[in-house]
Amino acid sequence: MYTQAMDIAAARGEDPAPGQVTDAGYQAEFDAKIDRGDFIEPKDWMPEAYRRTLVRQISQHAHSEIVGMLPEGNWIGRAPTLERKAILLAKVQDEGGHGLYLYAAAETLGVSRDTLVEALHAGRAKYSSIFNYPTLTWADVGVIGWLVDGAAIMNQIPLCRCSYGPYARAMIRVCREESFHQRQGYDLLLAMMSGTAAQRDMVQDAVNRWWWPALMMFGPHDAQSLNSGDSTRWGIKRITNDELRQKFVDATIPQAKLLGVTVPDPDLRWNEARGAHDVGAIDWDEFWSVVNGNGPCNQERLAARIRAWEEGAWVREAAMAHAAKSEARAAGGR
Ligand code: BYC
Repeated sequence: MYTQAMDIAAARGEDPAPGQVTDAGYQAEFDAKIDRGDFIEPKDWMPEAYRRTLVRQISQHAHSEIVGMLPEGNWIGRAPTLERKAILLAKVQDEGGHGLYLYAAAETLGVSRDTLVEALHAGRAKYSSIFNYPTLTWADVGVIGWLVDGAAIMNQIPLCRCSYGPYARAMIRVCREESFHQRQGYDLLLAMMSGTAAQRDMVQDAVNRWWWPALMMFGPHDAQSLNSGDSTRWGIKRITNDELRQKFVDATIPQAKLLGVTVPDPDLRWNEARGAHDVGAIDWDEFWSVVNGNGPCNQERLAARIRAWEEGAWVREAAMAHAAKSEARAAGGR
């Protein structure tokens, strides 16, 4: 099997330590690696539930990157200057690259990219709720960079230390690029806020629409987070959904003040005793409705992905034909 225990003594043909040839022995070795903070690598034995959880999370993450190209891609042709167009083009391309690293990381767990993409297109796979909201104005591009990429960085930095090596390594590069994305968003908003009253209103309107969906990106409250227990035990999740959401709010509110915008939460207050902001109640009905396919743009997003996949069929066929030809030439010594 793909995830066979090649680094375990029995698999190397050495005398196994007592008990190591059983699943319990493999499990003990796996647990010890997790406890030591070592990485689990593709060739290592791993419990099936650990593998399934990683495939679930990494593939959802990959789909989010690819679907996440669509809301901003919508503005590439309408960027107000050549410089902004070049920056946005680079950012959207980066998201495509992140999707590719992540599909590649998922493939190390023995599942093909085609299988994962098929699940997305059939509506069986999840992707981040945030990408099911529309981008109505140019200010939305800035707010996505500032809030959506900002939330993504907050979530992804701890994933650089996650226990599965290929996922952790992919995250290091992704996080570097995301921090450029966040800065471009904030820079764009600073420019708009020093413009006309209409531009400032546009920024405030975009913040009003994206604030709550950005907080929902971190997932349900810890008490409702079904996967957190296992993921924390296995070192996939290092910080809980609520802790990350709190860190995001505390980091973002001073940035909002500097920018000159408010967030649409009448209950937001600095809590001196906790040394953190209190926030109002999140509308979880809206969250689950979007996650379950009924957000404002779910159908449009899936339709766009399916169309792109179908229209790209000839490129995949040409690449496969070229690879087969190169292989045949190499085998023939030419
Ligand atoms: N949207 O038990 P929980 C980006 C699901 S893209 C949809 O807490 P877990 C960017 C969850 O999957 C960044 N579904 O789950 C790209 C679970 O359902 P299943 C995307 C959500 O996994 C372009 C159920 O709710 N980032 O940066 O422990 C442009 C219960 O949740 C959401 C990632 O994917 C949601 N928001 O924790 C700009 C990060 N939240 O799977 C930017 C990697 C929860 O049991 N993922 N659900 O059917 C994670 O860190 C974790 O999977 C989550 C959820 C924190 C999201």
